[in-house]
Amino acid sequence: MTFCTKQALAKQLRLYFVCGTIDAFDLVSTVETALRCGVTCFQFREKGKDALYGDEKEAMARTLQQVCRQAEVPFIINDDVELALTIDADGVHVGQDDLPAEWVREQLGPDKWLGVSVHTMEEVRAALPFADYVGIGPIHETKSKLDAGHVRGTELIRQVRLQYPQLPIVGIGGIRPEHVPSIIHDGADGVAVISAIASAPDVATATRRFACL
Ligand code: TZP
Ligand code: MG
Repeated sequence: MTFCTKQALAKQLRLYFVCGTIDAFDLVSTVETALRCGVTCFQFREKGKDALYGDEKEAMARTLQQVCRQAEVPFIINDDVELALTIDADGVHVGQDDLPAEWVREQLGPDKWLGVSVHTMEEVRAALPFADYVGIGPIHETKSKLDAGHVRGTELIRQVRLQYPQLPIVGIGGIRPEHVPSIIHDGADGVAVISAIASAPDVATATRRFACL
């Protein structure tokens, strides 16, 4: 992915699908379907006790990257900078308990995307020199991340949007299609979703519900 403006990046965050092998019955076909039905960005977030590691994780990442390339959708890797550099992913997403954003930016160079999860204005300010976008949540209750912390609604999204009009923001946590209009209204550029797409009985229909909003 070549360098793009903040505005173009913000647009690309509109429907950000986040998924790992634990979240979906068949990860590759789930991602293929979600991309076909309107996902605009994808993050490979491989977590949990049965998570893939080493060569298996890399092979899965390469397969998903290929699927994303065909759909012309950015392919982001959660936490794993080494893997992102090895396979030339489009970017990395880190949380507050992961690698420091400054260090990750140094490793990635200026052209890859760096997303940082933030929970306070202070964390936003700290991320700002290094991050291309911030993830804010959990907006609603979630079962997909046990340590997600307390439900925050959109208060921080509103504050960040007021203070940083240009900063790309994605909301995350328990988001269903009916929540999207108010999250966007409150200042997010898009929504990041795991279970509402990955656990849906019909991934295509679930994705289209988000994509048509
Ligand atoms: N970060 C904050 S909440 C969350 C992450 C990764 C999980 C989102 O998953 P879901 O299933 O869309 O609530
Ligand atoms: Mg993390």
